[in-house]
Amino acid sequence: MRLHRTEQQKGWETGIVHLGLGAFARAHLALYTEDAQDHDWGIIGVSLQRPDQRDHLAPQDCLYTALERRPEGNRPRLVTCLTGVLVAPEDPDAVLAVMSLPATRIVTLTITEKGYCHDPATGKLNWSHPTIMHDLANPAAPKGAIGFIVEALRRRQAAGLPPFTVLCCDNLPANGHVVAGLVREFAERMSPDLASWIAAEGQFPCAMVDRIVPATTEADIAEVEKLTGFADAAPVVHEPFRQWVIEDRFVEDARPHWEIGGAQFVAHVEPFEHMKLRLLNGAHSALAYLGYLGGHETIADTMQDKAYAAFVERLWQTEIVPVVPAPPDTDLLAYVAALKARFSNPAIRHRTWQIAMDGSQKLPQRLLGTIRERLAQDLPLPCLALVIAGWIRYVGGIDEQGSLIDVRDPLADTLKTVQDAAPDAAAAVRAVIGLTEVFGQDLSQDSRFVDAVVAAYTVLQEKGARAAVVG
Ligand code: CS2
Repeated sequence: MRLHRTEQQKGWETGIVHLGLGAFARAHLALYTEDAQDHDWGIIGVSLQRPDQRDHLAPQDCLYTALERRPEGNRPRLVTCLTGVLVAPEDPDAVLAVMSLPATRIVTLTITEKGYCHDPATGKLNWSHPTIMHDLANPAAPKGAIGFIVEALRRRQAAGLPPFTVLCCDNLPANGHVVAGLVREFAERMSPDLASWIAAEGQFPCAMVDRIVPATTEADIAEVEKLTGFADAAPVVHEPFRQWVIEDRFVEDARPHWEIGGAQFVAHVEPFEHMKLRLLNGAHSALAYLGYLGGHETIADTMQDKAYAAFVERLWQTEIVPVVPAPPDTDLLAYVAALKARFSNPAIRHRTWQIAMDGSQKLPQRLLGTIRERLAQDLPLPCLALVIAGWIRYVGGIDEQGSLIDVRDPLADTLKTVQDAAPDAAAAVRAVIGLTEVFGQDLSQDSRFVDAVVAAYTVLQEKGARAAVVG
């Protein structure tokens, strides 16, 4: 049986436009919004690239199942707050039109790190990015999130409406400030008056988001049908844990009561964000590269392997925790213990390959910040160096059995070419670390760091990842 809205489920009005409708937003933002149960705050989702979410969701009235997976069993929940799905490339004007409606008060974003078209080492807009170049030349038919936001804000200013709040839900450090900066840079090129209006009236709160949401599989779809009796073409699966820490700065204070679902509103998100990006995402990436190389398909499988579980424990306890300040009322050791349980949840099959994607965009905020802290204090970093070596080996494109790795990264070609051109392994490592758009001038020239990664890479090459993590 197909999902269909009942009269009662039809009551949602659109208050939020979400750019980058993927599984994460549908298992996080949407569930907090569902819990708030304020029907003025329905969400219209926008896919910036592919039509598949719309194709799956539209025939089922944009209803879908969120399946919570716990070790002891699964729990389905029907999500009703999605009011529609637009596919931006098919009709960019329809997206701009809904972003310009008076009722639209918040634009949320999960477009992944690379969607910001910025330079991850500096946080500045990449003016030579094809999407940015396109959107500057065609402001009324943009392709990228920054182009959509700036043009919609221009229309709102022209119509005498207040701006919407822009709420970034991606794993970037100081994400609100980064997006505000990118929007300002782009708007200044379009019109200085618009840029000043946005600076004066706009709000870009920072937020830390957390929930593990692996890509939905055919097996998940079959299981949801078995559990609910409905043929849902687009369920999402997620772990029980969720967290959302948001700076309470919204235009005219217009926002849903997400605190009903447990969101925390705070004055400063930074300590929460550092903790999460460095302890959760840093360890996730570590397990993804080294686990993949060691032949593990998922994070839970990797954690089952005692050598890896011990490695990640060492990484947390000896290298990351000592240089991460604890947020207010937070016990970092308890946080790490919870991470261990979350990563080990056998019901969540989160592929190492999925997390390994886009490393060039993820490493700076997940691992390089910690590395900088340790170098500043002249502290050793053997585990972190091994993780960076693991990433370099991974993006080299050949696994330990000599098979090709399907490397997905906006810099994939560069990462392979510079390695292939190097005369030996040490030179290959140096060439990759020389990419300042990832490592910054400082790290690419720090011999303590470079030497540690070269040494770790050699061990990795000689012994393989599984033996290397044993130390
Ligand atoms: C993961 C994140 O895919 C990845 O890179 O590390 O999506 C992670 O699962 C979430 O940030 C958890 O909140």
